[in-house]
Amino acid sequence: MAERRHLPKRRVNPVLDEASPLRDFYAHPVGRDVVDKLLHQQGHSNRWVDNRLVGALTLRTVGRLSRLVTGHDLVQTLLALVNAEPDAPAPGNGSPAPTWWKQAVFYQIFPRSFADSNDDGIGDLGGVLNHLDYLADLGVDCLWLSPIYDSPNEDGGYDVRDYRAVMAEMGALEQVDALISECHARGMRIILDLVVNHTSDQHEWFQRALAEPDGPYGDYYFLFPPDQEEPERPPNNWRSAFSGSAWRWLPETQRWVLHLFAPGQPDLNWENPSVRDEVVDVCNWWFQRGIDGFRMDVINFISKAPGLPDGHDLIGDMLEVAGVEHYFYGPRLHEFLRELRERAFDPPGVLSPKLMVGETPGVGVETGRLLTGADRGELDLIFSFDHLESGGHTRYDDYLYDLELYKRYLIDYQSRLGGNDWLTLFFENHDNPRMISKVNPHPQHRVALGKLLGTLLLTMRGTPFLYQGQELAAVNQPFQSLDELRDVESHNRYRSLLESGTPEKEAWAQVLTSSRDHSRVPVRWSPGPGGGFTRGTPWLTGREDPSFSVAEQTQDPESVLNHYRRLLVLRRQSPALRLGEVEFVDADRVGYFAWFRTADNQRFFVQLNLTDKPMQIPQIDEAAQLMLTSHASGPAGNLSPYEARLYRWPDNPQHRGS
Ligand code: ISL
Ligand code: CA
Repeated sequence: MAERRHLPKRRVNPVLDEASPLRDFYAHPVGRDVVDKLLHQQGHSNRWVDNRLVGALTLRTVGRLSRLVTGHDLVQTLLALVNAEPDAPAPGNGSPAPTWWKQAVFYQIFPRSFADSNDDGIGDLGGVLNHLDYLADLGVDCLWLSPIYDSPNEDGGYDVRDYRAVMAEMGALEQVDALISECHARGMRIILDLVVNHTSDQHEWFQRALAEPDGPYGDYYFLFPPDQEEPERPPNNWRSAFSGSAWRWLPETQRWVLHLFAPGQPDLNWENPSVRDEVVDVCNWWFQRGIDGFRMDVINFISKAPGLPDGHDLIGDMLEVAGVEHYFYGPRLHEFLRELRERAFDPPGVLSPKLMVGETPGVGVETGRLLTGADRGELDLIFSFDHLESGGHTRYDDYLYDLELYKRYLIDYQSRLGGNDWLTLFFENHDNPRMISKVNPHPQHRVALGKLLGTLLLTMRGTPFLYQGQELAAVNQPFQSLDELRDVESHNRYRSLLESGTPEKEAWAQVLTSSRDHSRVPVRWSPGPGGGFTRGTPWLTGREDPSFSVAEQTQDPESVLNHYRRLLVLRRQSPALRLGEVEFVDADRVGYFAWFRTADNQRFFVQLNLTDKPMQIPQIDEAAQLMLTSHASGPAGNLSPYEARLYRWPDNPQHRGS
């Protein structure tokens, strides 16, 4: 185990000011991530920052330039952000410790859409229990369940009314207990979703705050009295991720309340120690029931800059959420995470710590390392999202995603990790459209792409997170109108686009391309109407999708599902695929992605054609055996469109360390 450092007293990073050169800003872990993010968002490469002349520009000059463009000086905002982080990631010696979660494959279940056991049209815990053998046979190691807590369901359960109760539609607490023990009996683990940046406005704490805003619960949230002069104006300019102001007026108490997400999701005030005590209690309550950890919803948003200052307009415009620089990496984030880890997930004297996987929108590689380094005592893993959209695009643009981007992202990411670091691998979750559709929606490529994406995730270095249906090559839905959608984000966005004068057609195009409901339609277990998900009326209807159900794909040896099964078996059997080094080859060749995985005497080679054209490839060493390919037969020298191949060398002690 790496020795845990305590909150750094020393300052590793120099304090930057307006006289500092851009080069120093970029050498700072936070500066590096911010610059990379802003450039990516604009569709620019970060290469020019390395240019000597550009790097020598002082921040004052950069500030003047930014004022020409925006009328505001961005530099003071950015300096405040970087100077709040005194520490830098420590590389760590040797290989990362082989913890279980580095070797596991995770499978995310969105229970509402997984399987319905009582035919009310809503997926439930009984449905998950009924399909545990499917998951164990598939070969995944740990389940992550999206929220199952009691909730009014304004945001798919991410608005929790009671952390210690199960949503009536999901079933009963005893079923969660059964699920935990049935997972463990099958050699699987299970983590739940911890949603503690905010609660539902129906949570008892919020109800008490409403009843007595000046009482103890008033300080659980961000409740602000109106401005004397301008009572109509919210306390700051922050925007909600789901459109509109992040402030809601509460007429009953004459206060504003902060909600970074839906109006019914007021943010918890983590500055209040009682809030942190409550979270510790909730976690421990679930740990006593036997869960193995939590995926932690927007956990990097829990510390807000004191005084909640206005967000910078330019950042707001670029990232579509004004204010985000004041809470995506807030001043007490590290402290809060360390406290939570010590008091709940990894208390002194407990042998097997519980897993902490942070969902951290906006966090990049270096800030991610500062949140997950084995020596830091904070999170174990994060989901960073910078790879989910091509440069210059957001989820709301209708465009084709370039897999070359993910390749470059991974090569860069892996090259920056040391013995203290590890990364997650994923393309899909309940918040994003299906990856196959983003890359190439042509049905002709669906199966090949499904296998290619699976091969990439399951043979790359890192911890893969599969999302339900991905193993079936699920694709986006041809939704026809807003009535078919259930997602609060889609509905709010549509309304707000129309209000701001966007033509209906364009508003619908944005919603259709981005809707989270593409990934929330029910899993197809068998052919026909209802798809084996329910015999009732599903809460969200997906189209019939012949030959892409579990039953059909189980029968077909060449199916995407069976390709995933084979990959999962291989990965489980092969230390090189789980923990081995990764070495990329021909990285500059556009559209071609290839790498070695090596550990001890084992060596694998993966080759991917990221394009829809056949591709000539170098000859492979004769000793290498083709273990797996996505295409039944292709010309020996060529990779077919989107073909993935996996080779293995006979075990040889000489592979060690190469
Ligand atoms: O913030 C976003 C877009 O502006 C998204 O990236 C997304 O809302 C973010 O990743 C947070 O998602 C998580 O928290 C939300 C919930 O709706 C999502 O389902 C959850 O994954 C609020 O709890
Ligand atoms: Ca049900």
